[in-house]
Amino acid sequence: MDIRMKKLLTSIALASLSFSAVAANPAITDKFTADPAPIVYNDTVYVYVGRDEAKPDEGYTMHEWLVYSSTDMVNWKSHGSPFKPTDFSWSSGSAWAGHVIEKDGKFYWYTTSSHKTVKGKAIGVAVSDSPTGPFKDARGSALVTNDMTKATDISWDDIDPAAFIDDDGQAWLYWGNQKAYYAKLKDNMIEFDGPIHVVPDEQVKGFTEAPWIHKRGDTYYLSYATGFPEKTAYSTSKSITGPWKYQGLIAEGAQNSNTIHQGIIDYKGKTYFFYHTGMMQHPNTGGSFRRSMAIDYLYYNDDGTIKKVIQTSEGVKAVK
Ligand code: FUB
Repeated sequence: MDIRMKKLLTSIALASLSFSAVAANPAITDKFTADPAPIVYNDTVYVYVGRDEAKPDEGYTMHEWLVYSSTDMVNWKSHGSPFKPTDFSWSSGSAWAGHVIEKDGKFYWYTTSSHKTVKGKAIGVAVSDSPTGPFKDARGSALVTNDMTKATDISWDDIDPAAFIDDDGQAWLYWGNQKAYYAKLKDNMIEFDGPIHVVPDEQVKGFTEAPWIHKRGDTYYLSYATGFPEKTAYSTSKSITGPWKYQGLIAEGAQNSNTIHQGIIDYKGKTYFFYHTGMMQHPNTGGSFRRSMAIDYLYYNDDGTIKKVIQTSEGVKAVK
């Protein structure tokens, strides 16, 4: 083989090796990807995002949700858009934040969008037999509409659902903007089993939106976006229903984005903090309405409190 050809093949091999071994933030660059909600299923990470489509200086323009998967936290495979708000007959659009959770082999996708007849944002549920869809409306109506929650007068307090299944099998849904709401889900995952509760303000100090529940040992963590521009804060509890103790900040604001919207998972022995920034430069300039998913490590102190996440442009390393 010609020496120049050998050199070329070696450099291509090296380039593809380094591409697959090390990530960079933003972690997904084929489209703008906001509000990442990761889950682990069958040793694979699936992440559900809303696609930002705004032109520079336009407000939120989001017509579809997207799914990506990875088995090494670095290389993300696109599964396209298996569901969009207008697949709900009652929705007028706006693919705001959602969260998928698996129960008994079915995948329930709690989503935020706008309601056609009840003014304001609403939460719907789509269901599938596969984490990558196809999904269909599980109810034929919204699970939460703005007239069901009265703790604030705003029409966008019913956003950002985050589902959690406790060790006893009981499922719960948290959501909110300005007020953090939660309710118990029935076994069918598509109806509430009891009233909607409000987390007292002092237990989620400075709550803006984007609640996320995870559990480590016997401690429940309720992380959320605080202030505006947003940072990420968290509270802890010994029960999924609280009372919650405010613990401070996990993350400072995201670069070049007013929102940060975190999701936290454990995968192959490490804890990961998913969030979005406005840092994608190609093919277009990022910003608050043109956001991109980023991933960094999250570490705990010995007493179970969370260390401040260091937001990096390098991202995380590939895992096997
Ligand atoms: O993406 C639209 C909204 O922006 C989300 O619902 C909020 O969490 C914020 O990220």
